[in-house]
Amino acid sequence: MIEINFDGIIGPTHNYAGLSLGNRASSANAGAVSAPRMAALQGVAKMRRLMALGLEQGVFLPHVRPNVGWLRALGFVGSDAEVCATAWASDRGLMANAMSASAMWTANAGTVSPATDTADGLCHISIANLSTMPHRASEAEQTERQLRLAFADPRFFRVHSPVPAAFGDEGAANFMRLVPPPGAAGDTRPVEILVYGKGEAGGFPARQHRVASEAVARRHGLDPARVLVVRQSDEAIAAGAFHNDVVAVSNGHVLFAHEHAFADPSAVRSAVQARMPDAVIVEVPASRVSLNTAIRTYLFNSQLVTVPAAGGMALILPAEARENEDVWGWLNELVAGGGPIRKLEIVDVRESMRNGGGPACLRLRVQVTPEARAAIDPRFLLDDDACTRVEAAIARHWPEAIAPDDLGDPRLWEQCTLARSALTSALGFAPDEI
Ligand code: SUG
Repeated sequence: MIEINFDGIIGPTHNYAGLSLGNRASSANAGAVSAPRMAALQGVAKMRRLMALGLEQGVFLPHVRPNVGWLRALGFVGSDAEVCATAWASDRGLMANAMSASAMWTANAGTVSPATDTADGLCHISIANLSTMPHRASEAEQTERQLRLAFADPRFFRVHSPVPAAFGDEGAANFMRLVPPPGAAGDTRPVEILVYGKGEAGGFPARQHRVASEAVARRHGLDPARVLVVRQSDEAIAAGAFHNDVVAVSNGHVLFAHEHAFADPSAVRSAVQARMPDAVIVEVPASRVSLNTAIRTYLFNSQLVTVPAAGGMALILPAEARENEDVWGWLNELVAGGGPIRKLEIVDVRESMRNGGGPACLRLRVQVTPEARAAIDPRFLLDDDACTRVEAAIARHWPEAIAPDDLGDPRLWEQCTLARSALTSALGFAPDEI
């Protein structure tokens, strides 16, 4: 199986509107001036780093912004510019929602079950409804359109529409998968860990509902004996872990999590070990890295990947993790300890981080066979040339800065529309195809 990471290209409207209650970075930076061009270039630089490690890289595109269709559904009428102008004049918050670039965080685009894990041997993808936050809920429609185009071949893929919005589903950010190491004895089927939250904690909503996680597992035809449905700790949600991938990540046979990530950590440990005795659980104790520090630095929102050439695993960490002594000290001990995680790679995605999106938020993992890979629409797959074309479109068309009042500026709406079409045509899409 080949793992492809599909990153969201950071859109030209990237801004700090503080839209996500429970996401501490989003709230702390509300009203700040963003740097969309720098943000998007940081994102491409991260993709290039992964490609340099020998990993395959794909992209999803920024959504149409301003989201005029969404504003029309809210009753604003007239030309596109009139719709935006009246929305801005009557409710700035609505316009901020319609300008959000949040589709960049593709870990929330959907949940992916590779063909090895499903009853019918197809790779199943469920589009996330993201129903807890209005700016994110509006992503589902365009995400579905893109994923149906990218994964259109029914011989390999089955894309599902979102589960009913009554049950919040935030996609792969709350989904982990363990695969035994090569040569392991016994039952070698993967184990899927579905993490949900309940109600509210510390005034923050739990965004992934148990019913939604279970629905996705059923629709994908996962084997119930290999599925663990695990509750996120209230403490983690209250501290700002609005998605599980802020406090835990998995890759291969390794589960890397904070001591307080789950409501019942010892039950998770024994359930994993019972199903996969070779699994390695790396738990970071709060005595070494507090929950608050883990969330501030996004230690666990790193990409844990298997490096094809070197064989071992690497953690692709945000620069914020290196800047904290507790985190950096602990990580260096981990690597020196000789376990499966052998390499630490630092990336700078500060602009995304300031909205609560670290390296792992920016990517959706899709594991495929070489035949299925060949069936993916190649316009969504990156090589060096495509990276250069994307960078050129960003450098030329992305705004340098967006301040809160700019969200109401017709020149910005026009620039962002133009910027997006420059990007889509640079990747070979026809106007209005996507
Ligand atoms: O949903 N931030 C996103 C960050 C998503 C991170 N994804 C994962 N953890 N996988 C969110 O809270 C902030 C937008 C704003 O405030 O303008 C935002 O939507």
